[in-house]
Amino acid sequence: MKKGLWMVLAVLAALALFGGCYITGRAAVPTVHATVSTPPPPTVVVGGTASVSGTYVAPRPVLVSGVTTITAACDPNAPEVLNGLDDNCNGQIDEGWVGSGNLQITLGWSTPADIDLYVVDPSGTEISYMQTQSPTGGFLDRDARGACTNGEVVENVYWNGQPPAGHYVIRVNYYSNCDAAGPTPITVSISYGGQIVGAYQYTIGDGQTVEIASFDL
Ligand SMILES: [Ca+2]
Ligand SMILES: [Ca+2]
Repeated sequence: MKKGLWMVLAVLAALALFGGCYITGRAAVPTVHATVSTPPPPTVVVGGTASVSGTYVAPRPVLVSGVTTITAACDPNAPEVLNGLDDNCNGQIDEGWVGSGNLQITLGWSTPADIDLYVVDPSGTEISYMQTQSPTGGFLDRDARGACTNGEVVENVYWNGQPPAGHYVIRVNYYSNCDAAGPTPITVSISYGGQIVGAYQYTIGDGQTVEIASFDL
């Protein structure tokens, strides 16, 4: 009887021990955090044909004080180079180098400064190196001079498909002079539906943020 009692006590102790472990184990299961659904990046279209649905209506950007329009003519026989401008007059900016599409906004400059492009789309999403994709299909495919570490001096945002109607804002931030650059002339070019809306220039200072242009589609 005594041996049997010890066995019963041993079984009860084991149940308590392993039961406790089991409960402890359940409690230790990592919490599953909700994940944010991120759309896949669009296929980069370099030099593809862009067209808008419906009637093409060129947007009319509102420029802030100090921003001027570039009037230099392009040349259909010129090679397209990576400079933030449509060199060959085909309505696409830096095609073959960066993504083109129905709406393309391209920033270029020529000093070692780290300068960043921000585009706020009608959904309110601010596309930049910090958030390269918008649910509307907008995508930043080129982040230049991040932490002064690469030699690129072009940033580019584009929509492969139809960009949504509504209000767009283009901002530029002079993030760092990278120990070398001073005030830096920048260009911002806009293409819509395969046609250049305009190219604009501004000289931006270290630490400055400028709302270069805004427009409605
Ligand atoms: Ca071009
Ligand atoms: Ca170019």
